[in-house]
Amino acid sequence: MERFKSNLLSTKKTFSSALASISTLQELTALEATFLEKNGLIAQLLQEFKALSPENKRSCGTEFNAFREEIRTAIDAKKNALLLSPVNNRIQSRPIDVTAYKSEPKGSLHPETLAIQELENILITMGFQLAEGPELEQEWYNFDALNIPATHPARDMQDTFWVPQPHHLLRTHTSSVQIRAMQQQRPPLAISAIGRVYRCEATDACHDYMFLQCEGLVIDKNISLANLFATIKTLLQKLFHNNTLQIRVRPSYFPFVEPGVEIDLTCPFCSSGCPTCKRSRWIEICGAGLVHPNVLRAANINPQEWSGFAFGFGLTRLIMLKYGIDDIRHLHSAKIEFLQQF
Ligand code: FA5
Repeated sequence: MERFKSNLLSTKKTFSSALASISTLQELTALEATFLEKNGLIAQLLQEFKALSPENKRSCGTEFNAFREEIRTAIDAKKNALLLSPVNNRIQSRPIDVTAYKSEPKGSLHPETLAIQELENILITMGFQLAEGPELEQEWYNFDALNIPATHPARDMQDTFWVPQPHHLLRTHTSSVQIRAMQQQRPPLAISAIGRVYRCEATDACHDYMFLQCEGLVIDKNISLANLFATIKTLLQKLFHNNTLQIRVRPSYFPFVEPGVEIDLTCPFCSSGCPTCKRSRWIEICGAGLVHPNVLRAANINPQEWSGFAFGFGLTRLIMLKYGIDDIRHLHSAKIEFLQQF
């Protein structure tokens, strides 16, 4: 037993001094093999331990087992220290200044997105269901079903981007969604569609070839112009956060409504005339009217039983008004100075 104890002690000393002199992972792997491999120093000690009497085993066993544990733990700790040392060296040679990093510039939502989100919330609280239709549209939905047959002069009112596919175009207005909604849903219904529309037009401060429209369609029994006017007024008052705004109605012509009207809003920015309202105190907002019986028939709805109103406003123009944007072309200019204001 004395021999085992002295071998154990000298192995301990050898291990501590060997470990202290190690400075690379390769050296550590070699040390691990010397001590822990099948025929290593610990295995040799184990053979000697096995030859001891049970009584001697009891007296030396605890110390021997503790040493075996110690070796494992010390080698693992050294391995971690060696792996981390290049990182630590780098940190020491180039200390991190946590104040040196400025926070990333934050993005913001595009004014169109902001307005669409707000308008959708208003429409939903007023009882409208949001509807959608494709921007690459069929001629029938954009024109024919809306009481605008091929020979109708009203087709010239909206310059159309035709696409090479026969009878397909980029929709010129969101009124095409009216027909799709009526095909999908039987009346009574109240739907609204917000989306991009396209017109083959020269651009200026108020006209773009792509802009947003917002369509509204209500079909029910005994719908009147009074329902239309009350709805538009409430919607605009909510959008501009101003309950005193009033509307004015002028007769107009759209083939899909009868009678057709254009609706103006009192200028939200002045009471006696300003550049925005061109000193008239009124701003033109939308086209609207009572749904034409031919449109109801195109969607298989009986005009004797049902009636409805529809409106469509140029949402991009409203966004310009709401945010005081003087040129429609800023909206898609991708100018960071412009976008940063929102
Ligand atoms: C229409 O598009 C009809 N579909 C509206 C409608 C719906 C009438 C339902 C009746 C019933 P209009 O072509 O006038 O109508 O366009 C509606 C609005 O879109 C205009 O009042 C204007 O605000 C906006 N708008 C028209 N052209 C442009 C353009 N090039 N750029 C920006 N906004 C435009």
